[in-house]
Amino acid sequence: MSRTALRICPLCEATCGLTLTIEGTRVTGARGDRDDIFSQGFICPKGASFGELDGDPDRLRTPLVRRNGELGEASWEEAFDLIAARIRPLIESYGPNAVGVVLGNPNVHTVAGALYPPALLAALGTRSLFTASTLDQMPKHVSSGLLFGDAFAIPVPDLDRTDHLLLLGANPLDSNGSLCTAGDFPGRLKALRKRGGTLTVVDPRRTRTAKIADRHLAIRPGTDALLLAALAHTLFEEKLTDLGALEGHVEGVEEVRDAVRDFTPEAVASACDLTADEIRTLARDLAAAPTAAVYGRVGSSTVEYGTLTNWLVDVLNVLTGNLDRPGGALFPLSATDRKPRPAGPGRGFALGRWKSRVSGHPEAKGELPTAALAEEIEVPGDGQIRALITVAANPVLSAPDGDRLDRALTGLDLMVSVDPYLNETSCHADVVLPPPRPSQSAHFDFAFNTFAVHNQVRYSRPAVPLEDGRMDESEILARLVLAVSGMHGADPDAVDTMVIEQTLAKAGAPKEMAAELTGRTGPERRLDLMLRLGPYDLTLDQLLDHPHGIDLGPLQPRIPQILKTRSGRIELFPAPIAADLPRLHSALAAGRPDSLVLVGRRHLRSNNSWMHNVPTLNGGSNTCTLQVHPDDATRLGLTDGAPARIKGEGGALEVPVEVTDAVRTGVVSLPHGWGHDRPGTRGAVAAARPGVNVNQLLDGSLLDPLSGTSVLNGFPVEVAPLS
Ligand SMILES: Nc1nc2c(c(=O)[nH]1)N[C@H]1C(S)=C(S)[C@@H](COP(=O)(O)OP(=O)(O)OC[C@H]3O[C@@H](n4cnc5c(=O)[nH]c(N)nc54)[C@H](O)[C@@H]3O)O[C@H]1N2
Ligand SMILES: Nc1nc2c(c(=O)[nH]1)N[C@H]1C(S)=C(S)[C@@H](COP(=O)(O)OP(=O)(O)OC[C@H]3O[C@@H](n4cnc5c(=O)[nH]c(N)nc54)[C@H](O)[C@@H]3O)O[C@H]1N2
Ligand code: SF4
Ligand SMILES: [Mo]
Repeated sequence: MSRTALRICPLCEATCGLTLTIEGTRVTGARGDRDDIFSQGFICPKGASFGELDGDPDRLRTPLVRRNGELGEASWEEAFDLIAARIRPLIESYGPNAVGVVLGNPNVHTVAGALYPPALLAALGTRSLFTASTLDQMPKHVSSGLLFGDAFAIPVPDLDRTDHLLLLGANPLDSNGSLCTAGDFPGRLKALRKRGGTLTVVDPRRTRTAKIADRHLAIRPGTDALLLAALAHTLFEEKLTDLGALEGHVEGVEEVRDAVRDFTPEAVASACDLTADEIRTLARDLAAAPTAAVYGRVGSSTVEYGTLTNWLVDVLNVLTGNLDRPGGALFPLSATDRKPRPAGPGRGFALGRWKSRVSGHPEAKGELPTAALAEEIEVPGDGQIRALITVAANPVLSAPDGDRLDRALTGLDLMVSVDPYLNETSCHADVVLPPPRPSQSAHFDFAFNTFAVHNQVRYSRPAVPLEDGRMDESEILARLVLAVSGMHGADPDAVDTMVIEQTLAKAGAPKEMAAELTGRTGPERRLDLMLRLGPYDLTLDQLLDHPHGIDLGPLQPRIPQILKTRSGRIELFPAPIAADLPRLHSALAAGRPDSLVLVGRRHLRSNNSWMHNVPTLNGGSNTCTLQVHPDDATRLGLTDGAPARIKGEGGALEVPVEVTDAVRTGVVSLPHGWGHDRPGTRGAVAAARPGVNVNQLLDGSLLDPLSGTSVLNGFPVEVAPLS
């Protein structure tokens, strides 16, 4: 007998509602939930493969513990006993910073990843925090922190109402969107064009998104900041700026005008490899559109001028009066956000409050660059990392120079990984704690609801009960908090109770409210509390009564209330940005570089490093090939299908060539997340088609200095045929 259950898809940021078919405890099918108030039935191949991914036989079923150098199955008790016994003495001897924490991407897709890492970090008191953000969107956080006083105040394009979308370095037809949560992003872009709107895509590759656009500008990688500065310049020069309702809420406009004075379309054209006319037209169209939104993602972030680019994206939204207006770029208000406080000056955003020990990288949002993790483990001295806890992370593949990190990890005194797979990183752990299958976990989008193009809220309970011997990830992380705090063996509910008490006190709410909370588990009670304290006064019971979700309406203007800068206004020309602009001036002076540069790409059936073990997702067009333009192939003597040697600052790789005019000249493209041929991992399907690790081309020294984000796009490489 089969049954169905609703489950929000945790596999990408689109958060589609799925209907799972379940036989016994096995998920045998997944389709889009047509009644989902947000995704309305949309599904992609990854969501459709939910059952295969959920049932992957290579998923770990029990904790693993290293004994005499070998990982073997263990009980939860043995695993946590070992952690508790070994971590406290390390903290006591070497101090809290000797314990490093790495939080990977899937933490933003799980309830446990949202609710427990703050308690874990507080219990450890460590500053050695590294996350996927410094391989991804940290420039956006820094830019938002500086502009709006809040690193999490991230405006999202109003996809459903905008007349004009300028999209840079994003390929939502394959990624399904990022920092812009939208079920059926492709459908929403098509609807934009159908209602007469304009889509412009800036990307060195002719992506699937570029193919449905009105206009595609194949920019030279790494030069978006120059393009955007020239757009701002043109708006000023042609008197096209109009702050609209933002007037009175912005300071620094004149300073920005001065700052972009040299960035004329003519001056940037050659570096960007666009014409001055194209740039001027773009600026005029942006200003002329009744509403417009500028939106940039990974290709505008993991680049040399990442923070400047992300800053300029919102400068343009401000200068055209599109920030915070319907059809422009707005700030979502999620059901678990805090109730809006009255408008007024805030505490502002501080950057570089401390520095990394070895290279002196400034912290951003409390984090150090993940590219600096290996050196922080390897280089002896006070504060050297001796123990590492990784949760849902695979930095050996996702960060620069995995070979070095791989070696560094073997030198740790203790390593703990919370991961369902024995991947290229977790295979080094002394203890691996595997969360259960996604079908056995509850789901709530604490993170993505705050980036959604429409305010809404949905919750899924586990679709399949836990078997004996399995532990919910929330309990795993709560027990980890207890183990590192010297409270090993205490009831994990104590962690939730403590957080609930602290939250009530902070909100000035009566203590008695704790007794009113419903929910079967600690995390459910915490969700209930956040909903009750939130802006829509909801409860968990209401969510349970609406299994397809509750529509909370279109995005609304939130300025000035959302601003937390010291001035209480948008600070359009913050000092750290001013201090970084000379770098961009030198790029202007350097002109047109002649080296070949590499960019990444994502495939609809991949997700970073961890879905290559599912047969339906690996293979076909999802391959790890080096895409090269035909002209470059001829010039370099490369042949389609033949192997090439590619070399960067950090190393060299051998990879098959794919000749295609989907990449522009001067640019080659290799996807990330591959390189599954390291010993000690467990993933038979992935290992059979391992691909190569693009990040081995990098040595980790190339960073966006303000955010500590690795330059993963637009870095120089050399390519030659392999004889
Ligand atoms: N060259 C290059 N490098 C890149 C990028 C790029 O574009 N180019 N992209 C970067 C970006 S944007 C990101 S976000 C990072 C991602 O980098 P990471 O976060 O380091 O890596 P992921 O591949 O997302 O895998 C994280 C791990 O989480 C595990 N996992 C999956 N589900 C769960 C779960 O429910 N619980 C737990 N505990 N673990 C789980 C998986 O098994 C996997 O081992 O990679 C970055 N690296
Ligand atoms: N199918 C799939 N979906 C995913 C993921 C996945 O791995 N696979 N990963 C998820 C994660 S962690 C994230 S962060 C999001 C990312 O979501 P997106 O940012 O939409 O994804 P990407 O495909 O990396 O798009 C980046 C684009 O930038 C282009 N680019 C590279 N360099 C430059 C440049 O200098 N300038 C410009 N203008 N463009 C440039 C690349 O060619 C690429 O098309 O996707 C998420 N969704
Ligand atoms: S688009 Fe993302 S959320 Fe939707 S089904 Fe695909 S992987 Fe899941
Ligand atoms: Mo990401």
